Amino acid sequence: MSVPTSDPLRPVTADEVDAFARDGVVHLPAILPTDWLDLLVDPVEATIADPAVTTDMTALRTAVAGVSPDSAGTGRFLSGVDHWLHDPVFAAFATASPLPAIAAALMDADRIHLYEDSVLVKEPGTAEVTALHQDLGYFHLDGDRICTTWVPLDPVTVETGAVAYLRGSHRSGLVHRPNWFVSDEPLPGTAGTPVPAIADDDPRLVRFAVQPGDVVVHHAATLHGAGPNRSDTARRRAVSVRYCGDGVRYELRPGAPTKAHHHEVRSGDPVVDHPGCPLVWSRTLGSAR
Ligand SMILES: O=C(O)CCC(=O)C(=O)O
Repeated sequence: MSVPTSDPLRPVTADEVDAFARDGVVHLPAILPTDWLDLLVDPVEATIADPAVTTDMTALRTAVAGVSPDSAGTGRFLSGVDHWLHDPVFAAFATASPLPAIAAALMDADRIHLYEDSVLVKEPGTAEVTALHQDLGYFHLDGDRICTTWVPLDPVTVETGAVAYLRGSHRSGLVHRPNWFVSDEPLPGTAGTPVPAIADDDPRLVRFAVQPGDVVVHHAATLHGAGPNRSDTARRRAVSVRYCGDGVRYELRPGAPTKAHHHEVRSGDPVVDHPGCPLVWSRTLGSAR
């Protein structure tokens, strides 16, 4: 595999750093070389075709929310996690693309570790919304330098399922209880403050029309969700990669999804280089892979 550059197409600007700190989310237009997206196309397709690594979120909604299958659209919401552990292209993207450097610039981090990646595909005609949630409640982490980079493989608009972010919600100091992602129903056995009800037209919600090559980055404490894909023809394929930086410690959260290495750590332990949460960028070395 020939791996594209680890350098972003352009630097993250001071205004973008300020917007991330103020709003808990920032849209970075035309920053990722699209060679990376070309590389991801086939692995994303293989991933969503494989029920061993992808969850049919449309079916999950029917199961957990007691929603009639008749209310499902013609499309499917397909999502998986931790693809980098099994697939060399996802591993290269998460560890050696420009994303770690972008995360470091926004969080003013000296070190960046990979927490996880995720495929998030809403096919045309997908009825499911992504329920409002906060990533932090799912992550066994505590600290300020934790973020999600959301990378579209298609142009995305409100019509096709743009993500909506509640500006400034990362400054609440709250850890919200995780839900089933396609239903407001909390995950069993989890703790945290209930996710507030936010109307779709709340003026604090911000949505971005994005193009391939753009990246949207949100703070792990920012509340966000996404609409259905109402288009009959346009797909909404995205890959999220989640990172944490210096100062972040493990915080084992009951009921939240665990990874193998979480059994080797205790709450309060600092995040250090580990095959399950590798160091992928440092201020002194740049890309660590
Ligand atoms: O793509 C979506 O529908 C939701 C994305 C999301 O919640 C995330 O990447 O943290």
